[in-house]
Amino acid sequence: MILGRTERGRFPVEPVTLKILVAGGFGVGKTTLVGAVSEIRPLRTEELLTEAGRPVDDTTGVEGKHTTTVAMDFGRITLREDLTLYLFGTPGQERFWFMWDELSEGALGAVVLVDTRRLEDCFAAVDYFERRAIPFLIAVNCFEGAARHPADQVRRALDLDDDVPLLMCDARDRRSVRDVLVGLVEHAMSRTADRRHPVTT
Ligand SMILES: Nc1nc2c(ncn2[C@@H]2O[C@H](COP(=O)(O)OP(=O)(O)OP(=O)(O)O)[C@@H](O)[C@H]2O)c(=O)[nH]1
Ligand SMILES: [Mg+2]
Repeated sequence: MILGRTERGRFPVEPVTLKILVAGGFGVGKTTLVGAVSEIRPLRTEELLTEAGRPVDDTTGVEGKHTTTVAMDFGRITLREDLTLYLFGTPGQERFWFMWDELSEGALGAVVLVDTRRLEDCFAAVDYFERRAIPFLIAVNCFEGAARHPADQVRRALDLDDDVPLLMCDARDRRSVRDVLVGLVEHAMSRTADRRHPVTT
């Protein structure tokens, strides 16, 4: 296990900071997720959803939502004394997607947050990271009132490769989000290790 306990006092450990993206469709809970785990006051770039945007901004299932991210969210979490994650939440609306290329520069990996009521909204994010070979995992944000679907059903619906992890989470819950982030770091690091030592047959 990569994120297990370290033996203290044996070797000086170089602190590592990693950049992680939090992506997914409109209104899946990206800003909520970054805010739930960040140990600093998260930077947000929220603007009010307006009447004019109603035809394009589909808030079905998140009717209480009045604002949207227009540039990015930023937060920080220390997973271990020598391992800090910088979290960059992406904007969900397609008209702000030009930000994604900028934000994904130098990222170790991405969490693709999914709302099973609007599964198709995450296809573009999955496609984005697959094409760029950026390691990612799927985190299903379990909104109350949404039907619970077994993990393999969601996997099939998303046509995920077998090695892409899929976790259930609550974007409002610090521990749940922390588990997702640990899962992503472990996945991304094992992918990097595989690339360094390819299996030859
Ligand atoms: N019930 C419930 N509500 C949630 C959960 N996560 C987020 N919400 C609510 O859902 C709405 C959308 O959350 P945001 O965090 O703004 O979503 P986002 O993905 O950042 O949205 P954009 O930036 O507009 O794409 C907000 O009203 C949240 O309070 C959840 O796990 N359960
Ligand atoms: Mg947001």
